Amino acid sequence: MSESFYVTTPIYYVNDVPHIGHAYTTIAADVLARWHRLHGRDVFFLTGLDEHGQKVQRAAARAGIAPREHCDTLAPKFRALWKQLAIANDGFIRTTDARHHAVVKRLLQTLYDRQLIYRADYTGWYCTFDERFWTEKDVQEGRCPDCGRPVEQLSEHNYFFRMSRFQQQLRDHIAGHPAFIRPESRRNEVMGFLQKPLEDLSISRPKSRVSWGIELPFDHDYVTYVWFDALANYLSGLEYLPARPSVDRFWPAAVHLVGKDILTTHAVYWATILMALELPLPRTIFAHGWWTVNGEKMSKSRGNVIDPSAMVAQFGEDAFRYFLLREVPFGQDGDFSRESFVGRINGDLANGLGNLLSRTVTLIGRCRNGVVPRADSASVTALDTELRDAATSLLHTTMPRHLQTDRIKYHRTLEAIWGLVQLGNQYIDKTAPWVLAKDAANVKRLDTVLFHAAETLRFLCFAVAPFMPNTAPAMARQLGLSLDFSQALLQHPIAWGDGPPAATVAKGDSLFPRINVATRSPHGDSMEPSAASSQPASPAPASSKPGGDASSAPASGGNDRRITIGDFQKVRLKVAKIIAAERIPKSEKLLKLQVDLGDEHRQIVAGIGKQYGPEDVLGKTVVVVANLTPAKLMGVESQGMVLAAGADDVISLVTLSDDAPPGTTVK
Ligand code: ME8
Repeated sequence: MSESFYVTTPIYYVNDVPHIGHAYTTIAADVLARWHRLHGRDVFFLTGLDEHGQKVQRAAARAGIAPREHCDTLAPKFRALWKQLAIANDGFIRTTDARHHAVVKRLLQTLYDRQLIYRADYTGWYCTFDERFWTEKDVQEGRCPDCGRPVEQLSEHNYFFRMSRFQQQLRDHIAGHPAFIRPESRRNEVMGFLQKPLEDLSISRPKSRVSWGIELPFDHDYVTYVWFDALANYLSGLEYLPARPSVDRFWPAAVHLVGKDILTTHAVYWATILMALELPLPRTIFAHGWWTVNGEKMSKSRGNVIDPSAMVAQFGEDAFRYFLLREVPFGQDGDFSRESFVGRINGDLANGLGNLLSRTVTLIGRCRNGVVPRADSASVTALDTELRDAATSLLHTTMPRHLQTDRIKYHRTLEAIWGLVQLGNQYIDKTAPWVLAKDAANVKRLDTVLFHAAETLRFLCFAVAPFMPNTAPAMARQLGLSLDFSQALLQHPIAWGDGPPAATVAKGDSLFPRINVATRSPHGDSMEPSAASSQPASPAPASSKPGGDASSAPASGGNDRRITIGDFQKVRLKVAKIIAAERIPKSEKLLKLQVDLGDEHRQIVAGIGKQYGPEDVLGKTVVVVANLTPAKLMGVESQGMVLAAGADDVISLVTLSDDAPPGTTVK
């Protein structure tokens, strides 16, 4: 039977709509679940909602509705977000489910019967917000050491779990299992916490104070402490959700993913509860960092809460998933800004991956009628084997290492995948298939090059599949591959060249629409998908302004200085057709273009080479500034300038349909 893999997220409080922090952990868990499914493991991925306790009770009261109704209103919003983010969870638990109640009660009764729960008087400092007691020494000037809110002294009877009894056992476990708490800094924190004597844990709340909870099986005047209830979800979710999972099959969990703020509840409370129940501990508890927004703590009062749903609606789920996991090492805090998000979309996604796919599919379409050729072994060079080795080790060595649950380095994984994307783009630049295509003597070499480019993309499909569940099949479709990434496709290592013979490519929509950062709407929302976005993706990176006289290139978007119509009429804009294009040696950015202006041909040097290859611009109808003083760029004369969108980096050439013949005035 295949190996099992159980991954969980925290269950989220339903006191408000989901935010970026919730999306972050859930996406992270989804990537692991998809990665392990691809490898043929029997995966159970559980997420859900924490619906009891004072926070939810208060949120419902604020909304003027019963707690149950409040939960029922918010739960679909979480489910809808997971759908929007392409989360493929196997279970979705709500702690208000009757069957979860039954499991919690059973666990409490077991501990009570083993005399690991006892009743006692307790006087302590209570923080209503955090729903927990603090001791005299914890409280700082009458305030909660955790949230800073005032605490009140309460005396009441409560039920306590003998957590203190397990302190040494827990210390030994952490010491003997380096993978148990990750990353290392968090492990040290917990060890530090365990230097102080561990107190027993109050696991009840009198109904007179909190009524919204699971009643204690041995005292009807109390409900269970919300954390006992919530932590138990990791077991109850296995017991009753779908028919398939069971505790025997999936416990202990491979990994609990949690935010850093709830590490203690997992690594200490949950771990000792499990010890008391004589159950094995999860193999890893991985604590991730927190997101700030433009350098500030995210909060409702600041009005800077990031709504994942709006991000997805604007930029797409795969881009959002990519950004969150690429931008910040998992385990560290990170900052969210739309600028860095858009930078990644335009750079890594549109100019990197999107470009590699688009160029490859275009070239195979043009040079081989769309059929991916086989390589000719006699014409394989070191460039080709470098690509093959990089792709193979990425998929079969680097990714498995970075995604091990005791490491979880999503950002390094994505960095490595994008290393291959870059190598692929460089490979196309260096091998220049459009030049090879000009000479029939190169037919075998061209086959080899096109094969290697397509094969790199096939490997990339598998690599990106866990991170970008919609992009991988879209890539596969364009490459003529029929792949279902929910299947165990990597159960056995895939080999270079073992794809289907004679796959036929099919050019599709651009994978990632470039986002135009230049236009500002009156609402200050400065990022719209660019006009070029609905076009099939056009090949890659660019960073300089269009060629010609660089010093006279238009200023960026913020320039408000008015000009007269007379000023504008000084610029002679004309329709031109690009009839030849080549790279300028030793320049990444510059392309030398020959353009047809109707009654004359001109040579124009354009700074679009990072964005476009010669093969992409050939035959395009563009707009040029026809009366620009000639200038030399890298020693090559430029007799005009091609218009392109983009304030700093070129985003898209301004192109026209063939209806406008070369030489037509543009005004
Ligand atoms: O704590 N950045 O639920 P919760 C990253 N119900 N993560 C963030 C974040 C941010 N700015 N803000 C919050 C609970 N989180 C309990 C869990 S599990 C048995 C019970 C993370 O909805 C936070 O770290 O308040 C936590 O992991 C998660 O959101 C849920 O928070």
